[in-house]
Amino acid sequence: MSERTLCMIKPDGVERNLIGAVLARIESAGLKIVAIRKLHLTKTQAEGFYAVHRERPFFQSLVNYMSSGSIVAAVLQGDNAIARWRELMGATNPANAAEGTIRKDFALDVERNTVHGSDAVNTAAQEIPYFFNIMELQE
Ligand code: FUP
Repeated sequence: MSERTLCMIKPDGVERNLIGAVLARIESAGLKIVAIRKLHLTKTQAEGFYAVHRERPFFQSLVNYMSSGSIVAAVLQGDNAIARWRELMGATNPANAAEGTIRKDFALDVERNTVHGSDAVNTAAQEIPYFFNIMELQE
Protein backbone atom coordinates (compact mmCIF):
# COMPACT_ATOMS: atom_id res chain seq x y z
CA MET A 1 0.00 0.00 0.00
CA SER A 2 1.36 3.44 -0.90
CA GLU A 3 2.40 5.43 2.18
CA ARG A 4 4.03 8.75 2.95
CA THR A 5 6.74 9.29 5.55
CA LEU A 6 8.70 12.25 6.87
CA CYS A 7 12.42 12.29 6.20
CA MET A 8 14.85 14.74 7.77
CA ILE A 9 18.52 15.20 7.02
CA LYS A 10 19.84 16.44 10.36
CA PRO A 11 22.39 19.24 10.95
CA ASP A 12 25.38 16.86 10.87
CA GLY A 13 24.31 15.64 7.41
CA VAL A 14 23.69 19.11 5.96
CA GLU A 15 26.91 20.44 7.53
CA ARG A 16 28.96 17.65 5.91
CA ASN A 17 27.42 18.12 2.41
CA LEU A 18 25.53 14.82 2.56
CA ILE A 19 22.18 16.08 1.22
CA GLY A 20 22.86 14.72 -2.26
CA ALA A 21 24.21 11.38 -1.01
CA VAL A 22 21.13 10.80 1.15
CA LEU A 23 18.65 11.86 -1.55
CA ALA A 24 20.45 9.64 -4.09
CA ARG A 25 19.90 6.61 -1.85
CA ILE A 26 16.21 7.49 -1.47
CA GLU A 27 15.69 7.83 -5.22
CA SER A 28 17.76 4.74 -6.05
CA ALA A 29 15.54 2.74 -3.69
CA GLY A 30 12.52 3.83 -5.75
CA LEU A 31 10.94 6.17 -3.19
CA LYS A 32 9.47 9.40 -4.59
CA ILE A 33 10.30 12.79 -3.07
CA VAL A 34 6.86 14.44 -2.91
CA ALA A 35 7.98 17.65 -1.15
CA ILE A 36 11.27 19.01 0.14
CA ARG A 37 12.63 22.08 1.94
CA LYS A 38 15.71 23.28 3.76
CA LEU A 39 15.21 25.16 7.02
CA HIS A 40 16.75 26.01 10.37
CA LEU A 41 14.55 24.96 13.31
CA THR A 42 14.22 27.22 16.33
CA LYS A 43 14.62 25.57 19.73
CA THR A 44 10.86 25.82 20.23
CA GLN A 45 10.18 24.14 16.89
CA ALA A 46 12.64 21.33 17.70
CA GLU A 47 10.99 20.87 21.12
CA GLY A 48 7.61 20.63 19.42
CA PHE A 49 8.79 18.10 16.90
CA TYR A 50 10.35 15.85 19.57
CA ALA A 51 7.68 16.49 22.25
CA VAL A 52 7.13 12.74 22.62
CA HIS A 53 10.68 12.51 24.03
CA ARG A 54 10.39 15.45 26.46
CA GLU A 55 10.82 13.30 29.60
CA ARG A 56 13.87 11.47 28.24
CA PRO A 57 17.35 12.32 29.60
CA PHE A 58 18.65 13.18 26.12
CA PHE A 59 15.82 15.62 25.27
CA GLN A 60 17.57 18.95 25.98
CA SER A 61 20.72 17.90 24.18
CA LEU A 62 18.68 16.62 21.21
CA VAL A 63 16.74 19.89 20.95
CA ASN A 64 19.95 21.96 21.14
CA TYR A 65 21.51 19.81 18.44
CA MET A 66 18.48 19.84 16.12
CA SER A 67 18.35 23.66 16.30
CA SER A 68 22.13 24.07 15.86
CA GLY A 69 22.13 24.18 12.06
CA SER A 70 20.07 23.77 8.91
CA ILE A 71 18.12 20.62 8.19
CA VAL A 72 16.35 19.26 5.13
CA ALA A 73 12.80 17.97 5.56
CA ALA A 74 11.20 15.86 2.84
CA VAL A 75 8.11 13.75 2.31
CA LEU A 76 8.77 10.37 0.74
CA GLN A 77 6.13 8.24 -0.93
CA GLY A 78 5.94 4.65 -2.09
CA ASP A 79 4.71 1.17 -1.21
CA ASN A 80 5.59 0.53 2.42
CA ALA A 81 7.54 3.82 2.47
CA ILE A 82 7.73 4.06 6.28
CA ALA A 83 9.51 0.71 6.75
CA ARG A 84 11.57 1.08 3.57
CA TRP A 85 12.93 4.48 4.63
CA ARG A 86 13.76 3.17 8.13
CA GLU A 87 15.56 0.23 6.54
CA LEU A 88 17.65 2.60 4.41
CA MET A 89 18.42 4.69 7.54
CA GLY A 90 19.55 1.82 9.78
CA ALA A 91 19.42 1.56 13.58
CA THR A 92 19.18 4.74 15.72
CA ASN A 93 22.64 4.12 17.17
CA PRO A 94 25.14 3.81 14.30
CA ALA A 95 27.09 1.28 16.39
CA ASN A 96 24.13 -1.08 15.86
CA ALA A 97 23.35 -0.11 12.25
CA ALA A 98 23.59 -2.72 9.48
CA GLU A 99 26.18 -2.51 6.72
CA GLY A 100 25.16 -0.34 3.81
CA THR A 101 22.69 1.79 5.77
CA ILE A 102 22.92 5.59 5.90
CA ARG A 103 23.59 5.66 9.64
CA LYS A 104 26.27 2.98 9.38
CA ASP A 105 28.01 4.89 6.61
CA PHE A 106 27.55 8.49 7.80
CA ALA A 107 26.26 8.88 11.39
CA LEU A 108 28.67 10.21 14.01
CA ASP A 109 26.89 8.94 17.14
CA VAL A 110 23.38 8.22 18.47
CA GLU A 111 22.49 11.94 18.56
CA ARG A 112 24.21 13.12 15.38
CA ASN A 113 22.74 10.23 13.41
CA THR A 114 22.27 12.10 10.11
CA VAL A 115 18.66 11.22 9.29
CA HIS A 116 15.17 10.90 10.74
CA GLY A 117 12.21 8.84 9.58
CA SER A 118 8.68 8.49 10.90
CA ASP A 119 8.22 5.20 12.78
CA ALA A 120 4.52 4.50 12.10
CA VAL A 121 1.53 5.63 10.02
CA ASN A 122 0.14 7.79 12.83
CA THR A 123 3.55 9.38 13.51
CA ALA A 124 3.97 10.20 9.81
CA ALA A 125 0.50 11.78 9.82
CA GLN A 126 1.60 14.08 12.68
CA GLU A 127 5.11 14.82 11.44
CA ILE A 128 4.37 15.64 7.77
CA PRO A 129 2.05 18.61 8.52
CA TYR A 130 4.67 19.95 10.96
CA PHE A 131 6.68 20.98 7.87
CA PHE A 132 4.35 20.98 4.85
CA ASN A 133 0.91 22.38 4.09
CA ILE A 134 -1.75 20.75 1.91
CA MET A 135 -0.79 22.73 -1.21
CA GLU A 136 2.84 21.63 -0.92
CA LEU A 137 1.79 17.98 -0.68
CA GLN A 138 -0.03 17.82 -4.01
CA GLU A 139 1.52 15.47 -6.53
P1 FUP B 1 14.69 7.00 15.60
O1 FUP B 1 13.23 6.74 15.44
O2 FUP B 1 15.57 5.92 15.05
O3 FUP B 1 15.10 8.35 15.10
O4 FUP B 1 14.99 6.97 17.17
P2 FUP B 1 14.18 7.52 18.44
O5 FUP B 1 12.81 8.00 18.06
O6 FUP B 1 14.30 6.48 19.50
O7 FUP B 1 15.06 8.76 18.90
C1 FUP B 1 14.89 10.01 18.29
C2 FUP B 1 16.20 10.74 18.34
O8 FUP B 1 16.61 10.95 19.69
C3 FUP B 1 17.36 9.98 17.72
F1 FUP B 1 17.38 10.09 16.40
C4 FUP B 1 18.54 10.61 18.40
C5 FUP B 1 18.02 10.95 19.78
N1 FUP B 1 18.47 9.97 20.80
C6 FUP B 1 19.56 10.30 21.55
O9 FUP B 1 20.15 11.36 21.39
N2 FUP B 1 19.97 9.40 22.51
C7 FUP B 1 19.35 8.21 22.71
O10 FUP B 1 19.77 7.44 23.58
C8 FUP B 1 18.22 7.89 21.91
C9 FUP B 1 17.82 8.79 20.96
